[in-house]
Amino acid sequence: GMTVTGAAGAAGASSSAAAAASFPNVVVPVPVSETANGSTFTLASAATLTADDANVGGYLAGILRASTGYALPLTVGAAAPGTIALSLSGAPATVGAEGYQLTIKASSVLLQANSAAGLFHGVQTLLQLLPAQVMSPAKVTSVAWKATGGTILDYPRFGYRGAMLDVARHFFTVAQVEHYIDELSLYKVNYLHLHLSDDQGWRIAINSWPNLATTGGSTEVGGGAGGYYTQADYTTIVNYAASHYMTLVPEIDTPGHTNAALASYAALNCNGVAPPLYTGTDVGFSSLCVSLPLTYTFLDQVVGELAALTPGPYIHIGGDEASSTSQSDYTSFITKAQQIVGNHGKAVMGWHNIAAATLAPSTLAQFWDTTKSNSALAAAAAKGTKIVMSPANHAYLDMKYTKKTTLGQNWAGYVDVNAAYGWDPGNYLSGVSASAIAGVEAPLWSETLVTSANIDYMAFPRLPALMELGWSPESTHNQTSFDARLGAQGPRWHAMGVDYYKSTQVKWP
Ligand code: TNX
Repeated sequence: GMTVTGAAGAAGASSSAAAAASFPNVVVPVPVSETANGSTFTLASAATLTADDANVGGYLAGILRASTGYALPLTVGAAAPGTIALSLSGAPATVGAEGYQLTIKASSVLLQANSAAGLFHGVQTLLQLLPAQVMSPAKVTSVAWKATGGTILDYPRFGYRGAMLDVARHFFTVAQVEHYIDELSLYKVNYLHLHLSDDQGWRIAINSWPNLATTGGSTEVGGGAGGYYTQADYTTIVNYAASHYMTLVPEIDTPGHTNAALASYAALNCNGVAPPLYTGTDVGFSSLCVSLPLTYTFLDQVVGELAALTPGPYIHIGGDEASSTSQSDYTSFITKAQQIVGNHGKAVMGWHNIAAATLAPSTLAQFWDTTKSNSALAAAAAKGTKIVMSPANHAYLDMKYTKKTTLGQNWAGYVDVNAAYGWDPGNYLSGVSASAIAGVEAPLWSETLVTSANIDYMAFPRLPALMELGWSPESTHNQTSFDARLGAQGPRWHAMGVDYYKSTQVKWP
């Protein structure tokens, strides 16, 4: 961390005064401030847990019990603090809604936050200060469960720290999405964007348009069986995300990327003829029929069902690569789509191309290009549009790391760790001020990804790099320091069974 205070001479340092009192450089995203106190905490078999929030308490207990094998009894809302106490009182106001204060002493750990989300993020930091084997799902007996003592004060730079998973090009089951949520949690992600429809698949059951899922969901890239989420499945994902303090952002990509919908209903096509299902990887060939009234009935009913199932504020309407839609049709469509989403009580999120239309004040634009300037987007930002940054040449987790990477694509270049970390989301787009930036998102497109192991390999180690940019203050930005911190994550992923890319830019321990 940046504010590392040596504890030489610190009064009351309870363990070996000879040990240099500083925090190890291991936490990703790096906290706002870390002040060592010279003590060392050891989690012992008789330790107890107390929590003001049952969900976060249960989460921490689950991870610690599995790896340590200790009983770690959990009391919720206890008067007296346990060895490890998660408290919703006494946190400084400066940590805000998502931050926390973590105080580690020789015989106790006190985590304080103003919300359960803050406690959850603080728990991630605590876990990263314990030995890597703490992440093992099976009991490990050979480890002394020690953590450096001191105080950490921490809160996010940006309110939007997202990850996107493309479940349209290849379908991923509820269990696979939950597994990814588990991994994203470790790096303080707070939005999960699911790309639920594209040319190759429609992945969410819509009661008023049943063929979308049963026909449109019946295949995927490469011709596999595809799949879709029932509305109950979708709710399971929403709730699992919420229990990890992540808000779901569902995307129905329009007006392009719609072949799966057009193949499901002939009546949605301008010529009344349904195209065949598509299992290739081209983009830009499909469009909803912008002049057709039924197109808006369709959109209204799809958005209506999705909005009713989605507690979060955003419905993502896509809007990218609509090269089969004329420019005037495109802006007319986006304008109507914004109205429809607004009618259902939600704000629009869309890929930055939507800035060609006049955007509502609540609309969030997601920048994905490889350029550093975009005049339509800068003009929208000047009028109040907020931007989520996903520049493909830095933030796309589906880009190959190097030319030797077998998975992924390279249309935006190769993205190794230093490229993923080496940019500032607050000062990137020319003519766009930092105050217009809502945050960062790491998209993972799945044309080439089939398994959870494939997801893991592309997301790790780059996802943590993007989330450090989203969470940590700009003043902490330092490639060398980051690469060392990132290296410390390797043994943790190993303990969890995550097959990650061992980038040569990182010093793995
Ligand atoms: C571009 S970037 C797309 C996606 C592809 C991706 C592959 C954007 C908004 N659209 O349709 O899956 O490239 O990297």
